[in-house]
Amino acid sequence: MVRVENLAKSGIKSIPKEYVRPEEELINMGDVFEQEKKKEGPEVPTVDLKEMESEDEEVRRSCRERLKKAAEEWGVMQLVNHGIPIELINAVKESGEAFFALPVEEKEKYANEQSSGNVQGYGSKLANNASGQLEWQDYLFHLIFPEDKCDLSIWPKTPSRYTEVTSEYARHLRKLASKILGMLSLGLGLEEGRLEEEVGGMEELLLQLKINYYPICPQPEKALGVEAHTDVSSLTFLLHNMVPGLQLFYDGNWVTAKCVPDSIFMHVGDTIEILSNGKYKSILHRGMVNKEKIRISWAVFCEPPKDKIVLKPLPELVSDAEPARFPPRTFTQHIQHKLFRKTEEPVGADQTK
Ligand SMILES: O=C(O)CCC(=O)C(=O)O
Ligand SMILES: [Fe+2]
Repeated sequence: MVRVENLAKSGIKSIPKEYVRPEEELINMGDVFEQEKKKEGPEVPTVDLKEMESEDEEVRRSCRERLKKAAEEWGVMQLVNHGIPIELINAVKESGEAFFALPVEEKEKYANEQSSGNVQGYGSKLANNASGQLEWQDYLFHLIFPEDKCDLSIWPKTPSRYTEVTSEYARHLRKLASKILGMLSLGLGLEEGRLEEEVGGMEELLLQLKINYYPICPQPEKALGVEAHTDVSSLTFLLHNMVPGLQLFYDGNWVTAKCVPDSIFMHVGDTIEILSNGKYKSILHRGMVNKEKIRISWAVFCEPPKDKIVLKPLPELVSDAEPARFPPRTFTQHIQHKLFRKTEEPVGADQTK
């Protein structure tokens, strides 16, 4: 298995052809550091969650309105004052950085085996379409919540704090997910607990951590760290090491996200888009790479159980005027459907994963 980290360290001046993206994908591929500094143009909305704790119902309501608007217009936002201790977030980042700082041979001890369906562990993308396209990244992937479903034996032993801080972060994120799902439910005129229940509740909603490691790339204008896709999750929470790279496809253009200290990025995924009958958006996004700095991001996908729940627009949101925009599918069927569309259509025609 080729590790992108090894490729990057080999001193090559041009990247292997599998990593060169087709021409039609190479739009707005300028220098990501320059793009991040740009002052003009649309910007990912920021939602301050401090006001959710207010005694004043009116203050809480206006906070919910902002979250609702961001979910409707963008489907992605920067959460600030989210209540997760900054020291914990820093510890999570330091642990992930320490794991990826290990030599590749050490990380290989945690390698996954995608061919036998073992997706948890250290990995790199396998080509999933005829053109054999690859992404400029290696990753570490494993379940982090609920605790009783986690296989701690495959979590990194180095650094020694990895398990403790990652578990603690998972518990905090799970609570935050409930809060957000509650606010989004109210925003649809539903009971507060509705979306939470629809995606599996405390027992069944799975939090999957993917640490994306993007090595320095000699030809960043030709490669992508993550190809354009929408997340299949209900919600995705994302941290990064303050190196820019995330782009959102908004209003027909690729918008480079600004790095906001101590914030958490949050995506509304396909699952919530479907349940809300398209009221909340799952936005197309991709990850850029660069020549100067290693980029790392920590994505936590909050996923409904694979086959237990049939995802479809909630009946209260469907009417003659607003018919269901999505057919009923389980999470597995939804993923299959996306993969199938991708192999059927020419590369670049459909850029969702
Ligand atoms: O690295 C990023 O900023 C984006 C990663 C991403 O979109 C994903 O892992 O689904
Ligand atoms: Fe994503």
